[in-house]
Amino acid sequence: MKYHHAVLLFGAIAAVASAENKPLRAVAILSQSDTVRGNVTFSQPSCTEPTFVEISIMGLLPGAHGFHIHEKGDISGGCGSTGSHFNPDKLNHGAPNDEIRHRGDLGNVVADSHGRVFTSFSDSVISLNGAHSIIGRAVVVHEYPDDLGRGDNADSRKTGNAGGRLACAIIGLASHEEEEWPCSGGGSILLKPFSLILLLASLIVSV
Ligand SMILES: [Cu+2]
Ligand SMILES: [Zn+2]
Repeated sequence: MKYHHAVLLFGAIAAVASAENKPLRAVAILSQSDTVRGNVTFSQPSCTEPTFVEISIMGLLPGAHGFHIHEKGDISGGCGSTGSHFNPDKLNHGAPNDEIRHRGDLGNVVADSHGRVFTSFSDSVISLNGAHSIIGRAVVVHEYPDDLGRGDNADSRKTGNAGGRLACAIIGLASHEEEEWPCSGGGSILLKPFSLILLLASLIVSV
């Protein structure tokens, strides 16, 4: 294999690898409450994989509390200005595992007897990239349990009857990478086939 072919091959492998192995990260620090404190971190191993959510909250009343992504990262008027549940697909409210749900429907967090939540889960509907990224939107923790759309009134299919907004947080970028945000502008769609073509071309040239 000639030197420049090897360089081309290495470059193509590196480009594919970097697109695959660069996790996207975001963080949200709860505010707008005198009692509820906490943070939520989001990480997505690649552009299309599920997003891993880690939640740490203190100061809640014991029991279940609705937990959602709301559409706006605007807390200028408190948690009330974060809008409705993030719902670009215009579907009914539901549970995280339901086919029909708002993108922002993450169900409930359950506080222990000390009012603390330490939990984590993966969600394949929310994403940190693409047209419906949750970056710049808000996390909201509610007063009451989310009935997950199973209630016997119309609001159940809109809000889950989760009541008031106890605390909220704007979801911000927390990536350690200095390079361009890998999936923005459909980068993942363009980059990977391009890299693969480059890889194939270099292999063909080198034989
Ligand atoms: Cu909500
Ligand atoms: Zn909802």
